[in-house]
Amino acid sequence: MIDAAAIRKDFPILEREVNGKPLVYLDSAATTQKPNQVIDAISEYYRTINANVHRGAYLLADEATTAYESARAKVARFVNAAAPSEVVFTRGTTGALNLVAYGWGLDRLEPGNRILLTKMEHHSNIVPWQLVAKRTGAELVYLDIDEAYNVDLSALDDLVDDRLAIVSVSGMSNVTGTIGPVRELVDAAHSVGAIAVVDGAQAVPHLPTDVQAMGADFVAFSSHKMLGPTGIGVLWGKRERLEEMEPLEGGGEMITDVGLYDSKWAPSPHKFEAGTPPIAEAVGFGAAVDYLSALGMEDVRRHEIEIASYALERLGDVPDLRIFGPTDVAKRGGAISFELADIHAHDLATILDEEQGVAVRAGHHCAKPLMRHFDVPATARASFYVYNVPSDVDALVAGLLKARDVFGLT
Ligand code: C6P
Repeated sequence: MIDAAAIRKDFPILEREVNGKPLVYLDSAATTQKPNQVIDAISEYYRTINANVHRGAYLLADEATTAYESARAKVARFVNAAAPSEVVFTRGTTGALNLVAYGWGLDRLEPGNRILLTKMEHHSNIVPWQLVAKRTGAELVYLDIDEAYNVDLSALDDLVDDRLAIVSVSGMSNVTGTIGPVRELVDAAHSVGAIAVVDGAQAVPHLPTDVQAMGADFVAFSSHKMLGPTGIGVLWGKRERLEEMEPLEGGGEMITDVGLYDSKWAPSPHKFEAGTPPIAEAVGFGAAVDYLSALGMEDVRRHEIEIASYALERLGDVPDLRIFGPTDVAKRGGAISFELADIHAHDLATILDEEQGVAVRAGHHCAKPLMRHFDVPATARASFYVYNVPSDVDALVAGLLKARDVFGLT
């Protein structure tokens, strides 16, 4: 089992105080904190190696290239990719999903084709498809969310026919914590020759991931939600899919030859990585993956189940609290969205911060269609990771009870 109390020592920021209280960081779904191992790897890279990759004929440049490519190999192993070349470094999940939408979708979608999404998707897994649908004449269709906050698959059979070209689903909702029905949707897509895309922004950091077993064509995720730095993420793609896809950006590093009127692309993943890539960020990402691998993703998941169970139980003691998400921890991750009576989510977050030093997110969480489905403008959201301990939950609950006092709720 993970010893979260011991792990906390690796995260210098957790020693901070905010508003005169020890920081209680409950916003890991937005971005996780970074351990010394990641911070040191980045600083060591800048102190001892810093050079551009894939270009120089000198030692530092070789070392930089090795550091960058070995980070790719670590990430590939972490998600059990068939080869490092299936890992394309992007700016993050958003960049990765846009790359599939434009790089794969724009050339292939036709009027009448359908893109199937769910109503629990993050804007990053909606808006790129809207943009590409507008340009190609394709149509968006959605699976609903049921009473238990799971994706409702009852309409699936009616939506799966030869019009279906792309299915794209979140592996785990950043709002409700719901684990998406990835297997069912991948199989449904493939049954009619459509491709399956998984938004793994929340799933990959929180669940053991085997992209080959998952069976999807593409999986997108971000380093900064799994202990790594911002500015880098991944589009994992099956080799055949990446080979048939056109690059979106042209520039240095992504070609084997350039003539005046035409060029030849480098093989994947380099054809998708035009220009100087985020090298130090890749090194930090590699260190984050090492850290998580040493903890073991099965144990990361076990810890999440434990802390989410405790949180759901303790939040049950707060009168007038409505939780938007599955109660069964086997079906969810550690993001818990809630509202407290009619207190606005932003007011709630401010009180939690000022009174208890508790950092939670408040707002629509970049999931406006889901907010509309719940008929609320916003929710507050607490989310957990490997460094959270039960006393963090206790501070949250104390802050919520305090908010009830402040608003005169009896
Ligand atoms: N969700 C949250 O607070 P980027 O920003 O590209 O790293 O990830 C986008 C993204 C895509 N899909 C899901 C399911 C996500 O949760 C996110 C990021 C953050 O919930 C910021 S809005």
